[in-house]
Amino acid sequence: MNLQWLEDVPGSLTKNGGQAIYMTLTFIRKALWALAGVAALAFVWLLLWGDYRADLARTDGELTFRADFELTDHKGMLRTQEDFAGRWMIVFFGFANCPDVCPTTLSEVAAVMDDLGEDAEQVQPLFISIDPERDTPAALADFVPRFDAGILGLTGTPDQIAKTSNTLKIFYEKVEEASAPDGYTMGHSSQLFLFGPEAGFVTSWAYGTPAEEIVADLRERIAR
Ligand SMILES: [Cu+2]
Repeated sequence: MNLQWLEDVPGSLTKNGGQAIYMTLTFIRKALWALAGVAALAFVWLLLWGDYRADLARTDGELTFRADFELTDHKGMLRTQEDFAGRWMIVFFGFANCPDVCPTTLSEVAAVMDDLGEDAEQVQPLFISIDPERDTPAALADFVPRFDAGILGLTGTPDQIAKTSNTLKIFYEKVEEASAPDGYTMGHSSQLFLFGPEAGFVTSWAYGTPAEEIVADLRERIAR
């Protein structure tokens, strides 16, 4: 604020009342502009802060979306998230022909289930195919049980898979690759998702998070 100007006001009043009123109006106008400026800055700050909070939410589990799917499991049964109500769901997206990321992660999920001991009853691991062209229930039956009998493979029509990936906010794409089986491979999100007993998203673990870390995290959440 311009203190120099405030000191000027009484002086100008004695000299010329009209000028003082003019200057007061000028001051009010400037003050209003300043207020508008502050309000605009505050607004921008709030927007940025909102974005920042949303980013944080992505890592601390405040992001709100629910697992919502209708898919066929590797035994041929139709499944929705309702079938697993009351249990935690560890969900991984991938495809049976995956050369490394999927087998590595599924081995890790199997290790997590083993280490959980009794708590494993409260957790359902799911492997959802993002390669519906090749991953029929029969193809998944050949792949998923290799890791652990507890992991359930899920697949569906291309449309069902696209819908699931939309609600669960994962990414996948078909990539032409001459040396791969059938001439293509799939790019896909590689994190492990955790959904709570009411199917709400809880957290995700990046590819390569050690099994012990996941087990400790899960135990803490299950015990709450
Ligand atoms: Cu994969």
